[in-house]
Amino acid sequence: MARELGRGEDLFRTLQGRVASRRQGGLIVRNLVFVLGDQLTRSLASLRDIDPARDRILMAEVAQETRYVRHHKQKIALILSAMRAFAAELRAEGLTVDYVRLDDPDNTGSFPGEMLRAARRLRPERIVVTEPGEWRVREALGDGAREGGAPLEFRDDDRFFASRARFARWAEGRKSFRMEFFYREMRRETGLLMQGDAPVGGAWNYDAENRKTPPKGHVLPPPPRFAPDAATREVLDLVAARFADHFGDLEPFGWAVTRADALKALAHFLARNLAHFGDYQDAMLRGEEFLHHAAISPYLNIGLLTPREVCRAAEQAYEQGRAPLNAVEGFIRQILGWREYVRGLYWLRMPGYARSNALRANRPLPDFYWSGETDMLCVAEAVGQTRRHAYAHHIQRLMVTGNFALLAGLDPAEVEEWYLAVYADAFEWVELPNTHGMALFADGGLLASKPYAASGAYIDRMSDYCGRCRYDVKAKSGEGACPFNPLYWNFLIENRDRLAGNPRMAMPYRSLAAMSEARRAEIVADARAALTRLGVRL
Ligand code: DLZ
Ligand code: SF4
Repeated sequence: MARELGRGEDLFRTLQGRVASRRQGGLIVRNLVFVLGDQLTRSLASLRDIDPARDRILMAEVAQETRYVRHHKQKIALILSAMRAFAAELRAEGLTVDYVRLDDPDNTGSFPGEMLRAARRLRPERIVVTEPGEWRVREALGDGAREGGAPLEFRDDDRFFASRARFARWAEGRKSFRMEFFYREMRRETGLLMQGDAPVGGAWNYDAENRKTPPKGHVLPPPPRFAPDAATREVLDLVAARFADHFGDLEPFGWAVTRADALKALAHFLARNLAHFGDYQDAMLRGEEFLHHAAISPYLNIGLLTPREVCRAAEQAYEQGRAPLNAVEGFIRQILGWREYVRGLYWLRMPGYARSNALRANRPLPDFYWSGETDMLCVAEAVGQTRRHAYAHHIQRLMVTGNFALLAGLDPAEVEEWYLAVYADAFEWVELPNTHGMALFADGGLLASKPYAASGAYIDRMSDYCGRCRYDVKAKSGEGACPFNPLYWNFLIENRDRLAGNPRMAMPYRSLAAMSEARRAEIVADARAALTRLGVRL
């Protein structure tokens, strides 16, 4: 609690509030429950004990949240439309929701501003908030509450399997964190894919089976799309008018904005895609944005689906023989393992986490991250579909745009801002560890045991891009060589002092050492020429 009831000042305000609300003939408001735009879950901790007679719900569309980065237009539309639909569902249940629209003339434009304005209006005994996902928001609400209004009670966000305290207990005394060990504890604790004390099938992880490329003629089901209804159309008009300068195409807009439709998207994935998800989860095909991915991360991250129901549904598909173990285990690991792990790490290390820059990368983000205009086909595909759908799958994010940023030595803060803006599922708690730690190794190895650096050969193996690219993925040097090739070796050269001691980097550093001095000089020259040609300022 930011402030305790019972202190003279608060008590006075509370009594004053009671008198005021009695005078207005209204009932005394017990809890003002502030529900944020990524908390659209009926079973949310702060909504669980709600009393329609005594409690009020506050939801607010605020300029600051829509503008703290230049979010993709579809991301803003998804969140605002889902917020409005959720408020309507709560009202249909008989609950009272004070809903502040973005164009409300009295809107103060910020979370603390709206919280205080509502507290002054309603004089609640207390404000209740499920802890925000982002550190920035947690701080702002705490500060806002100290300014007055009413005492503020934060509740644990138990939509996550591991509370922040649970993760901190696991992390205690460890110098570096590895997802795999945390994930095993989560499997044991939840019983997901467990047979007594042992993992179903005998192994914890089946990733080795999950790196295949689809054979020619492999049929992909069309992704589920949800036609905007009148309420979503209204939001689309608002976004078109107000956020024209933001990244990405607003239409066609096909995201689910209600829990009912998000459940349909989940059912579609379970029926049509899960069985193949494992085999082809790392593959990249031209023009195929979704492959067998569920693309439900935006729904999980704003609360339309819960991690528990999604994992249980996948487990059931395995138990009923509808999907193989490698697919189901891989899918559950993303949610029960990785998603929980990055969230735990984020809260353990914020606010300092964002400030490290272990590889001292400082080159500005080139324009093609925003425009998609580049002759590197892999990057053009990843950015192009990101503009069209506010979505790209994990390997495109990590091994194409992320890998380029790592190899080119781009400034982590600029890269992080890009990821936070362009993806519909991006909230800082998940984006920052994935970008800062996983893609850029900017935390020096806290999250990943080695940098995910790769030359063009990796992208060629996992995709059908290189055959159509203007660059030659096999060429090691010269203007026509795939830029990832000189950039990969140049990355090793630029970071030798920082990385050569890492046992997992021993092999590439041995290869580098076996090269002649002249060859290494050629690599550096080729890399610099490639960066200049691609618009990266050195
Ligand atoms: C991302 C976002 C956007 C674009 N707009 C709003 C909004 O207008 N109102 C709101 O409640 N939430 C919004 N959000 C989500 C918040 O940024 C999110 O709740 C915090 O990042 C979580 O800490
Ligand atoms: Fe990307 Fe290089 Fe392949 Fe072109 S050749 S698609 S730049 S990896």
